[in-house]
Amino acid sequence: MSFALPSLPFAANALAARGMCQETLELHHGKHHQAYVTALNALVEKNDALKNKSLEEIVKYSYGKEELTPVFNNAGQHWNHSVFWNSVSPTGGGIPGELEKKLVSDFGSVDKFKEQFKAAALGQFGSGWAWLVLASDGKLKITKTPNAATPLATGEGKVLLVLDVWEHAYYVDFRNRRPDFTDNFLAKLANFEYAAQQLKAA
Ligand code: MN3
Repeated sequence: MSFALPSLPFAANALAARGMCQETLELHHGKHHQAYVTALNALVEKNDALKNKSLEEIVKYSYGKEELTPVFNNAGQHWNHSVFWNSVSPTGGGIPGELEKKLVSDFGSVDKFKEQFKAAALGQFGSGWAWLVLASDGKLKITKTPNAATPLATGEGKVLLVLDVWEHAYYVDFRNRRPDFTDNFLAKLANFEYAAQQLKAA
């Protein structure tokens, strides 16, 4: 099957007042994410074993297979970015009541959740992702992955929310300041409504 770049769920300038400008989104979505989709389609075209698989199936199938590293990198990045566009919102930052209760129950407080999430985002050396997942024991958990790696493949839990901490995600808006980018995400951009929906559906 051939994969397509998903549309952004908001206008390219919709996050500008909240710390993610139109130039960032045009580059990040239109160039970076598009490049992963284009590369993935070219790789699938050359490999019969991949042709009838869904994106999720390709991510899981290629994970840890050395000869499929380019497939995993591009499929993982396509999947991760598709979640990321849902993880930011023009009305982000507010935490719905049910999710807040669960955060308090599993992390101690919303502030402790934010501290741990920030530590994961800053602790990821080099490129990667910080995640809020629902682990198999029923508790919320924070994790981080390098490069294209993803909880979808590692089995660390069902993904509720993600922050892209590759430099291309923040360099236009925050230059080298990943801590400020992460604080801004948690305060103004994070789509906790989406995370709550994913939690409900789990
Ligand atoms: Mn990215």
